[in-house]
Amino acid sequence: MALMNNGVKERVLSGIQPTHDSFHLGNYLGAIKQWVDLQSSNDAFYCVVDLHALTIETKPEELKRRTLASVAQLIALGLDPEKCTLFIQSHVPAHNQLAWVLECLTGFGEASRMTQFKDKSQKAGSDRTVVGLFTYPILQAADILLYQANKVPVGEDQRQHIELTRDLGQRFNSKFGETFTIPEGYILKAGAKINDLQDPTAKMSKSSSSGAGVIELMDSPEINTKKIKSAVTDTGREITFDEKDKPGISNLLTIYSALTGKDIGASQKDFEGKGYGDFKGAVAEVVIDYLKPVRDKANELLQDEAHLNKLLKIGAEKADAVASKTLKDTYNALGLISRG
Ligand code: ATP
Ligand code: LTN
Repeated sequence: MALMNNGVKERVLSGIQPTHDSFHLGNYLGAIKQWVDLQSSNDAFYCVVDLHALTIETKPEELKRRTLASVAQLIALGLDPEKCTLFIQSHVPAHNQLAWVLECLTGFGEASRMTQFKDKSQKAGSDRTVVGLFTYPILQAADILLYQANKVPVGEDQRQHIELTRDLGQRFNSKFGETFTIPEGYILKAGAKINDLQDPTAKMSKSSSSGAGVIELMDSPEINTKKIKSAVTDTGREITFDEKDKPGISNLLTIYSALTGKDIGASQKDFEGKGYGDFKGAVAEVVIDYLKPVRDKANELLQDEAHLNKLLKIGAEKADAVASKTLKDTYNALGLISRG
């Protein structure tokens, strides 16, 4: 149990964007698996950040479908709404309200240094980059600070956003008095970065690759087996973990190890004297066996939207109670007059 000195469970918060119909294996191993592991021993809040997803142009019916699909997959992957608070970001208006306050504390240069913004805006070009993409990390900081989170489980690529959140929280506290808990990133080494099967030096990501190297949780076993069997491998014949010289094999070993729970050493041992073909076949089997019940459960949940909406309403009410209290304290600290 992760208890603080006063015997209270530590607070955990994380979020994920509903930008696709399916999460991929990188999302699961880099982030969601930790969410599941942390939900019992902590007071965990997890949200589907639909407002963040507005930074990417999406059709309304697509956004709706993807938001519900995200919730269904999170539950299918092991989040239990009885153990954690699972909600949709836009159901709790305090996220936008605190974001504005934090925007007024963030330097323009400071926001300009966010590497994810630089990468994404460079790709899109300035005319097609919306201001929301620029302020995206500040809304993320609001998501976290509102819940007084101690720990934020995310993948390695989010480290800089957590640093910004800490800086903003500290800045507010020192200017206006102790208001926010300063969170720590919870970034595990194993699984923190799963790479693309076709380009094992780049992270698995749907927005920046053709998709051939991305394992989607909701895809059929046939498609995923094919993708794993066509994964790029390296020169040589041994199945050994060496990220520099054997990035392809190392990536597959990381996936195998994370899904079987065996460490990398034991995983390597399983394939001593075996060839790349056998190895890829075994990885494919492990992935398919792992994902089958997840896909079935998510599809089953999506058959009953009313039930999902009911769970989300309960989540939103629990989240709103915590968030409104922090927002009230923040407004008071700033000298904003309360409505009375
Ligand atoms: P996209 O696929 O569109 O690039 P994304 O995969 O980065 O998006 P996000 O919603 O930005 O998706 O990320 C959700 C969570 O998954 C984050 O905590 C992120 O760190 C983690 N994550 C994403 N890709 C990977 C990866 N390849 N390896 C490990 N963790 C990842
Ligand atoms: N930016 C994150 C998603 C995200 C998030 C958060 C993560 C939005 N709000 C709060 C942790 C805590 C991403 O791209 N993965």
